[in-house]
Amino acid sequence: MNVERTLIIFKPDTLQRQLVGRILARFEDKGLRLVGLKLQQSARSQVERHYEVHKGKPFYDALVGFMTSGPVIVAVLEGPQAIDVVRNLLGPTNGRKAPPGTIRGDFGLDVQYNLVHASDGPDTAEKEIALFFRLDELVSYQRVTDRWIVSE
Ligand code: IDP
Ligand code: MG
Repeated sequence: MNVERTLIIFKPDTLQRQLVGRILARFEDKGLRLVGLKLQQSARSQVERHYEVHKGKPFYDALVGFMTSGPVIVAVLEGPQAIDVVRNLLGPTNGRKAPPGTIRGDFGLDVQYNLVHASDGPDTAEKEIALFFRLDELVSYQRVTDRWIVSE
C-alpha cells in the first residue's frame, strides 16, 4: 500500500470556534496516524510561502491576514493514499457547496473560513511538511490497531 504523509492546518476559525477536538476525531476515526502535531502563531513569511501559488489572486491578502490572525495547529497525518483520503474528508473549498458528511460541509458556511487546509498532491505535501516541521518533530511508530485498520 502506498503510505503517504500529508500536512494539515487547523485554521484560526477552527481554534476560535473550539472545533479542534471534533475535527481531529474525524481523522482519528478514519484510521489515519498522527506523526506530527503542534500549536503555533504562524509568521507572515511562512504563510506567504505556504500560499505562494495564490499570490496575486483577489483573496490572497485576506487569506494571509486570516491565517496569521490567531493560533493554528499544524499536523502531519500518515496512511495509505493519505493525501487524497484527507482531501476527500475535507470536501470542496466552499463550505456552502461541500456535501454533508465532509468536514467543510458539516462545519462551515464560508469559502475563506473553511476550517482545515490539506496538501493537494505528493509534491506539495513534501514541501509543506518541510515548511512547517523539522525532521526531528515527526515521529514514526506503529499502533497496535494498525493491523486491524489496513490489511495489505
Ligand atoms: P483549498 O484549501 O480547498 O485547496 P485553494 O483554492 O487552494 O483551496 O485556496 C486556498 C484557501 O484560500 C482556501 O482554503 C480558502 O481559505 C481561501 N480561498 C480560496 N478561494 C477563495 C475565494 O474565492 N475567496 C476567499 N477565500 C478563498
Ligand atoms: Mg489548495
